[in-house]
Amino acid sequence: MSHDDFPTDRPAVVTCGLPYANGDLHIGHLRTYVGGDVYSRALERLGQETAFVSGSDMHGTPVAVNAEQEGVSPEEFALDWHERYAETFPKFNVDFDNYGHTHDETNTEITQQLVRDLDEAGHLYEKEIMVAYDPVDDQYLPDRYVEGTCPYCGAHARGDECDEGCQRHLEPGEVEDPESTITGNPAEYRERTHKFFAVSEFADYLSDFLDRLEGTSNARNQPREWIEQGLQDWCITRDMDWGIDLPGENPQDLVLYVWVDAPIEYISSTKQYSERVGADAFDWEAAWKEGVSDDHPEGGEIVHVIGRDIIQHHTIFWPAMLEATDHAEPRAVMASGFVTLGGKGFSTSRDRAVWADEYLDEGFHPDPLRYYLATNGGFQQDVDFSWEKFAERVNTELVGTVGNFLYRSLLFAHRNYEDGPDADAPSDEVAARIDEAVEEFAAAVNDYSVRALGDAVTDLARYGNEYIQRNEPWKLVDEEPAEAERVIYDCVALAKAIAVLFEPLAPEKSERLWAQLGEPGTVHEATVEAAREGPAGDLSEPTELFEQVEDERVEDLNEKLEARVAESEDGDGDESDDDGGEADGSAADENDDDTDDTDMTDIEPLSDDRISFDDFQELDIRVGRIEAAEGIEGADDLVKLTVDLGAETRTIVAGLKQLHDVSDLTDTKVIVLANMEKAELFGVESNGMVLAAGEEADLLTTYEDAGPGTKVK
Ligand code: B3M
Ligand code: ZN
Repeated sequence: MSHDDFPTDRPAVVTCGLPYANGDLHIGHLRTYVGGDVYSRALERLGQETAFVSGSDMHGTPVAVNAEQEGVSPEEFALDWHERYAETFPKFNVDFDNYGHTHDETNTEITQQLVRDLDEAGHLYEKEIMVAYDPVDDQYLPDRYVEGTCPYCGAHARGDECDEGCQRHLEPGEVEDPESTITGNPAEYRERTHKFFAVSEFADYLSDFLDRLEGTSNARNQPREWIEQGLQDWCITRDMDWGIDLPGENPQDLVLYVWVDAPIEYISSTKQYSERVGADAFDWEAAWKEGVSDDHPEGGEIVHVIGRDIIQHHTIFWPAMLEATDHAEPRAVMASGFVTLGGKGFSTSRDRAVWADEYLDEGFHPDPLRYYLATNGGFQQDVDFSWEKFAERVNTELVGTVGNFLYRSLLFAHRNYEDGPDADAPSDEVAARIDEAVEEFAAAVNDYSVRALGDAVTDLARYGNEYIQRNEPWKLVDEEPAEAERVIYDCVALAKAIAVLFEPLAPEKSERLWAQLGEPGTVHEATVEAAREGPAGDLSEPTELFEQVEDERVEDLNEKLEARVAESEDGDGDESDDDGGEADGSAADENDDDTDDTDMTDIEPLSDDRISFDDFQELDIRVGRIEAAEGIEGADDLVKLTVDLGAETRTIVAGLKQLHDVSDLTDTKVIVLANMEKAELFGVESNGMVLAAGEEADLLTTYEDAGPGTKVK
């Protein structure tokens, strides 16, 4: 089954992963929230009825451990952070229709009901398991209260996830050599009775679901692998006080695992929105439940925007919960890459991060950061933040291209035509160009590419600059005033289209532009149809929309940041200790939906270090043909390839798993560095290196029919 293109006549719900209410937000977090906000605004501009919701994640050990370390109750601690988040998001124009939290009544009720429904439908069972326990402190140690060794890859891991290694979700009792996070005491395992959700029964459903799932490719490829390896049932209770009580008989006083009630907040938050605006304006039940609406009994269009570290929860556990309880199935999961600094993950504890508040305190407007975060690289690509790159994008694209076109045309228009230039409609050429931009915009939404939304606008502004330059209205104004007025009317029409199409990325700036154009109402209420309608307003004196970031400013910001990064690296330097927005250093997470989207601003300068022809001759580069490709257990990125090199067949390991559909690789011709030194990766010896271009690992191949073994020279 494939989905109808947006806009559809079903209500859409765009959600953002809930931040744990446990610490400051940095721009790594913002990347996901800005992405979600841009996407939901773009859907609305297309005319899709959309609710945009999220909330704070109040429960679980990520909150409880931090609260304990600060000596306050988890409730007080989490509420305090929740309030700060609720204030911070709007400052970045991330405007949720509802921003709730998981500890409120709505979520407690809906969660307990959903768990009862799971139970009644026979999907829950009890099982004795081993739970880590600190005998000195007389405390059970769920999830992040315990640390140890990942049983799958051997990396140091938290009790609930292998955050530094294979990124797997870990079940209670799985982590080896457990120790208490709080006291460092060695832990022992004790037997307890817990509730399990029979996720494994949903393997076939989930495979089919992944075939239908839209969004970024990493959100399909990783879970396919996990299903192939066999799904484990999921323990949904914890030995803790903080959380939502397990409903029904509960002799051990267990609470629900945080990952049960957290995604349910997506539903609860939508319900709160509905209750505020009325079901006529947005009907949460018709969006979330099957069989409620006669028009769309399958429910609404659910789009989850998340960080790439929580794909498993959103593509395995959550859709299984929804399926088991007759809820709508997610249509898309957009999983963003992380933001790094100097190639390394952000580290909250080491202050190696660019903080959300810090950006605003520097006096910057939120919209340039939104633009930068949303358009710098494909959504699932990790982005290395630097002030230089930020400044370069602002100065060339926002100031140089978009701002420049708007200012020169609107200033000219305002000076010469007080009530705005007059014409019946834009010229055919300009009308066709605006149509094209609207189509690009719609295609970007349907491709889940927030970056392409930016291209649609910058390309249109580039065209505008070229159009005004080509037609030179300033030369026409005396001799051919009618022609001059027509040209400038076209330019104002382009400016109006830019206001509409740029609203998702730069909401406040677009609103200002809308006001300058004298258009009625707000651009937030307009749809792309308004972009096609000629301008009608009285122009007011334009001001420049975007500000240049000067070199000295960049130097100053860099100095501050570098000093902090250097300080953070005194020590072992290398760790990221965050939730969301951090990187694990792997580069292999790019969007294969996006492959011809190379980020030109990231192109490295060509090397000045020349090598001799003799040096080149030392490289034994050959044509190969992939005979077989399979994932490597325990490695999320790696594929084991069997490659025919003519004279022999080699095993080569390549980091392609999340970038390419592994099953499509067979029979692909590749270019291989055959005399690369051998390396062992996850227990597999790699004998050669497959060559690929760029962060997207675009595989090199041959133009015609050179066969396996042919030397490249
Ligand atoms: N609270 C944050 C994270 O793991 C977690 C997300 C919940 S989304 C339902 O990134
Ligand atoms: Zn692991």
